[in-house]
Amino acid sequence: MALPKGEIKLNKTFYVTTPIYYPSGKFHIGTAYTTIFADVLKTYKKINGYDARMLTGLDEHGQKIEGVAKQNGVTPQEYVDEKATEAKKLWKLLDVDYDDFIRTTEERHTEKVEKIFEKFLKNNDIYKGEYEGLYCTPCESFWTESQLIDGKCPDCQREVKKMKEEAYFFNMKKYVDKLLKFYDENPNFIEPISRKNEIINNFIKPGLEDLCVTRTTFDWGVKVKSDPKHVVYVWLDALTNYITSLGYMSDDDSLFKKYWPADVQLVGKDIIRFHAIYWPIFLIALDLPLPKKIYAHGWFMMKDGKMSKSKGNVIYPDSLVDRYGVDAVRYFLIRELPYGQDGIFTPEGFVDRYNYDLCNDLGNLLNRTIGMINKYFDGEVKDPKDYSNELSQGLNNDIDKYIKDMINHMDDLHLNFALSDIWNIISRTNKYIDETMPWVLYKEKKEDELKLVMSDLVESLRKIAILIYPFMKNTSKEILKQLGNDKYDIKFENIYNKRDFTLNKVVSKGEPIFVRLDPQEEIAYIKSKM
Ligand code: ME8
Repeated sequence: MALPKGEIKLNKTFYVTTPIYYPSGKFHIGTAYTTIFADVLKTYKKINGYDARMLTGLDEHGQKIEGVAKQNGVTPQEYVDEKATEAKKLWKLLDVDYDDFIRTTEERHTEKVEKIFEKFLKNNDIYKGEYEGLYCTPCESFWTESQLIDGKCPDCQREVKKMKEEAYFFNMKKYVDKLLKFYDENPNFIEPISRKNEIINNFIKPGLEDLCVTRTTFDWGVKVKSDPKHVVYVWLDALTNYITSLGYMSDDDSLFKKYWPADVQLVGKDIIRFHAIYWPIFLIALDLPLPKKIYAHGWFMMKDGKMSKSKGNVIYPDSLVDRYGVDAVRYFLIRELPYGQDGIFTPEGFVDRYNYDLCNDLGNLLNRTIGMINKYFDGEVKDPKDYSNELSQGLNNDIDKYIKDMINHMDDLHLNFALSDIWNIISRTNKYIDETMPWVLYKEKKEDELKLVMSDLVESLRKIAILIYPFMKNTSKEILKQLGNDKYDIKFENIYNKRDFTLNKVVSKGEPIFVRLDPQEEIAYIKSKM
């Protein structure tokens, strides 16, 4: 069966962003999820020949950060400096290969925020007024009475308080028709589609409010150049990071020209409103192209609801990586969260995935294959010459089909399904061993048939290694190494290559890539880390 080669487009760019995180505490698995998701997409595009770029960073201004720094007895700058070091260390631990890490306190950003603000003022997009509203301090959001749920903040369910102050506003109403037209012309701009309906029905149809873009009650932020008692309110400051990091409005804007508009901007469900309404409107006002897609993922929940420190049910990625390795954590997080929906983290679920998917399915396939090739052919993969075998063709046709499914799921951002597709290949290949019974072929001295089975197994594992690379870089390389391909150039197009018997020489029996966990012990361990 011929495979689609549509993904191989050289010199095409791909730009993916994560939200910039508030460094107000330790990063939990939810934050890690988005960052790993972005890295998977970037890596996938990269091995498909794209010039792919990923941005992440920190949202370092605002009242909340000012408050946390105070609690810690340090200046806000000292506090965020330490957090930035911590975040970079975590992304390294999680094997995240970002290209830029923006911090909103950096001059390359603050200077441009000042300029953007003045431009908006000049164009009458921003006007001075007075804000009286219901304010949620932790979320740094003003809400209208009708948006509250049981009188509380609809995002975090905490108390809101009435506040009044002089403030600048962004005239959102001016652009609402253009935004709706853009939604119409670009039906896949907001995904999942249910989020788009939510945005239109809850925020736009009832009448889009102008957005308050400055504050005077705190100091920790970008000052408005023409009116310095005002500090730019967090969302205008934060959202523009996606373009200031590319050098927008600077002397060298080559990155901006090359990578903007972004291909995918990833956000959690709680901040889709800011990214699907205010962000495009800012861009329209700046006369810039809009991102191609805003994708809102769901949340990792715990059995008893939202992760929260006070409930003692937060799980941090580093404690899992330290014990189970980075690939198992990346695998679990991406596999477990369904497209656009919430997922649940349980220690039992984590251990099950490790033992069944990684150890039994993938680990055993590799071990059995390496073991058999060593036993039957002294570690050498031999050319069977004759490929006309029904079982072999059945296997390879199924693999081709699963690869197609995987490509489609990657394009649709269904990364959890893309992993299931790869695991279908793994299960199918394990089944092929049962079907062909190589030990019988060996006993009956059917050498040609045995050669074919072994070469099919190696080929399947080679493809699996390429396919899992964006998700589990170390495991992918380790599989290739054990197959005797340690200098292998991981490119997606190599999936379609013919068998190369000079590459697939199995040198020796390697260490198992995943070792079975004792469920009781490990569940207790994970619980002790929560
Ligand atoms: O909102 N599961 O930052 P933030 C999955 N600074 N994702 C989760 C999650 C969970 N349990 N909990 C939180 C901000 N998140 C702003 C962004 S962008 C210009 C500014 C996600 O640190 C959440 O949905 O509060 C959001 O996408 C991200 O973590 C950062 O949240």
